[in-house]
Amino acid sequence: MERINANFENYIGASEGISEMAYQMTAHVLTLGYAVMLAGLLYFVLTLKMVAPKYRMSNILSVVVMVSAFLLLYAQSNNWTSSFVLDQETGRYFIGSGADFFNNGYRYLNWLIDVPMLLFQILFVVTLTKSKFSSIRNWFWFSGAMMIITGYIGQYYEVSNLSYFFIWGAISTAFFFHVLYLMNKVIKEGKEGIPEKGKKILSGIWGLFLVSWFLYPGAYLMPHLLGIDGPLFSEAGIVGRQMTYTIADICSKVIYGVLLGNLAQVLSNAEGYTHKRTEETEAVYN
Ligand code: RET
Repeated sequence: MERINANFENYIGASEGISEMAYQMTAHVLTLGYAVMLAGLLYFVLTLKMVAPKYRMSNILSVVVMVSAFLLLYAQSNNWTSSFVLDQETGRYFIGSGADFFNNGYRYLNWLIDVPMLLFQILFVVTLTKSKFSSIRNWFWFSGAMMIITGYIGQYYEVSNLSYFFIWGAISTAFFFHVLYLMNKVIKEGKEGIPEKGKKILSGIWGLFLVSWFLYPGAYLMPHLLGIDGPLFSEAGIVGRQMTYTIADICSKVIYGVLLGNLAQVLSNAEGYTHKRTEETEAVYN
């Protein structure tokens, strides 16, 4: 296949094809991705009243994130199953004639909504001691969106033009570092004057944030991670990429939202808000 601006998955699907195991693992992990978002949606709706009203925006933003992720990951999953077609003779999957190519772009558009929401979300739980809310919020918006848009452009060139791929990736990374810098500042300020238990949760959120957000550039680079057109320019890279994205999504959207909810609960309790709690939740939060 000529080197057009298509994701590398299509090149594997147009040449040697994809084995049964790699095809199914990818289909399954994509399905897991959107199933978790629907489960998360229920969780965030059902736990809304467990925190004081002023923290409920955190849950509401998680709900927005879940709905958007569910729909876009569903589309991403359908894109996979409709792009590749089983060849009964060889038992391998090839790009179907007349089918769309597979493209990871659905994810990027999902992030365009979710990244600003996830970044805003923490601002409704922590109290900033030095920085201005509106300034942090605007920079989160700007740098978060620019990080995604530049990466979205770059991902088209992962096979056809590697200079573009790396240049757009580098621009995106500059915005990413700005987001990390801001988040670090927010978490540091957020720790001031809150109960010890709250500080621990915030440290956990920072660790989770660092690990899960770094997985995304890893997945972007996946086909070239072990060398340009190297061993991961293969079906192993295809499965690896979707697994990495799915794990990253579950951590950065769902677990992050759960931890922020726990923090909001600790802060609500410290401020004297009591929600009728069951014995189990008592054990979790005390
Ligand atoms: C891109 C392009 C290559 C360079 C970098 C990237 C970073 C992406 C990140 C995405 C985070 C997404 C989240 C989504 C949750 O819904 C765009 C892959 C640095 C950090 C948290």
